[in-house]
Amino acid sequence: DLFLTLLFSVLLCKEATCATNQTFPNYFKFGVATASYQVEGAWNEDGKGENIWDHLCHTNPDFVDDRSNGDIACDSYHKYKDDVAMLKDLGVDFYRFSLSWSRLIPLGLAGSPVNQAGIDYYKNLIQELVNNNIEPLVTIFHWDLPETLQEYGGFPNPESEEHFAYYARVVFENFGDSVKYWLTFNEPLQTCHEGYGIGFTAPGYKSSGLAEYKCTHTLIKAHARAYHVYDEEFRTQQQGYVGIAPDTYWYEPASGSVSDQEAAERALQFTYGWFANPIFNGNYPSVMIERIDERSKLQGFASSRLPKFTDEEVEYIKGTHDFLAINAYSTLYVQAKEEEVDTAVISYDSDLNVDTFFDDSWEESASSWLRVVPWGMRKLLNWLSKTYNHPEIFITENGVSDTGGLNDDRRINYYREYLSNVLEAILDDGVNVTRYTAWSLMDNFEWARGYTEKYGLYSVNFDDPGRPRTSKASASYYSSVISSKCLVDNCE
Ligand code: PSG
Repeated sequence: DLFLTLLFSVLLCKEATCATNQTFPNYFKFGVATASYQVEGAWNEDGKGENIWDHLCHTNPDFVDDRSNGDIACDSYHKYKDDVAMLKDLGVDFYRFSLSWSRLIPLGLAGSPVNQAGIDYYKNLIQELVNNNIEPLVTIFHWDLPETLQEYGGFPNPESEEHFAYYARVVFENFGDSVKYWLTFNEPLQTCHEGYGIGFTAPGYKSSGLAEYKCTHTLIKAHARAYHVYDEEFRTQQQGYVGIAPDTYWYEPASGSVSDQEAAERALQFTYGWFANPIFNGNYPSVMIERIDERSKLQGFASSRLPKFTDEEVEYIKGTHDFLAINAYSTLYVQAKEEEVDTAVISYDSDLNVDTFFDDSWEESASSWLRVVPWGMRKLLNWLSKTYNHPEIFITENGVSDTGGLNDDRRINYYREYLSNVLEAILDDGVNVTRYTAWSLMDNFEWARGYTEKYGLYSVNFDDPGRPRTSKASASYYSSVISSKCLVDNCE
């Protein structure tokens, strides 16, 4: 009996076809992501230079909840073949990982020596991916700035454009034969606003509505420089694609009132538009320019706290994208605040001037900033498509945290619901999404939260020096979605 039932279900599964409205298009690609500091470890091996996360964790361990650091992390520097074996098991089309700037150029400075051992590490990883038919999608900068560059002021210093251009040239030159998809910056909002505005991420500086605008100004120019370097020196030969991955919440107006609707749109422009508008349309969103100009004036500044792009810069930056990328996890309700120009508290947040909140009914995760709101993904994709003139869209991060365990049903549910909304955006709304990237391949160093929040499809035992990895239930769920390109598992 049991045998017959099994036989029957195997046959049925084989025969079963996926409903059209549950099937991802043939061209659609699935991947997973990690980032260098969060997984590599080997923080001081083979000539790697110190970066701002090494420095912060070593000099101020209390910055991280569990006083941990990325000294060893998942030890991917030594275990990259295990990582690729996991990717192979999952069946992903591509792997998004990032390069450690100070592993490749220990001082980070333009013209300073390149570390051959670092080049070799990434060449080996890329070769292992290619051998296994997995496409590399490479983030050039995912937050681990060389410490030396921070001593020179980091991204708020305009000279960092030059250093980044040098770095980008080194990576295109060395890896561009095999790597065809590039992201210059991961979540520049977090780098500039959290790193230099509110101090939640390295280098952990707090400032009053100035440094973060300077940071962004240089970072956007550095992105454009890297894009032009690729265009002028590599594109003809390498035939690849370059973009940037800003992040945002979906901001839902708390009511139908005009002021709440304007507040929600303003929040999108101050987060995603801050980067995407210069790169797609040539300049900062007009709502940012107007508000910050006016408020700076009222606050007594001689010129706006938001730096200006010259006309030449506008032209240089405009169009420096081959696709649009988005990191998205959650949604916030937005309410307009009463307008007041505070001269005591001058900040990005008061320039934006909105109240945001979660609905109590939205399912929580292990991260205080992340609630499960699948419909927000569909709305966000529609907004991006409309606002940036129907570009090709890559979802470069999406995922959810818990506190651990292999039977991660809530993660399965998150992926099922978010993917279902991605599918509706594609099939029902005509949004051109072509890639989806789950964050993350495995549990890793979750920045200021240390190892307390888990995002992985694979669990890593951080108490074991061998850093063994074990697949979670979500890994088999995701791999079945990938192999069937179907959201409903007929054999469940
Ligand atoms: C992303 C979005 C927010 C906060 C933090 C991130 N948000 O909307 O408030 S960090 C982002 C990052 C990656 C992290 C992952 C999970 O790129 O390195 O590990 O998401 O936090």
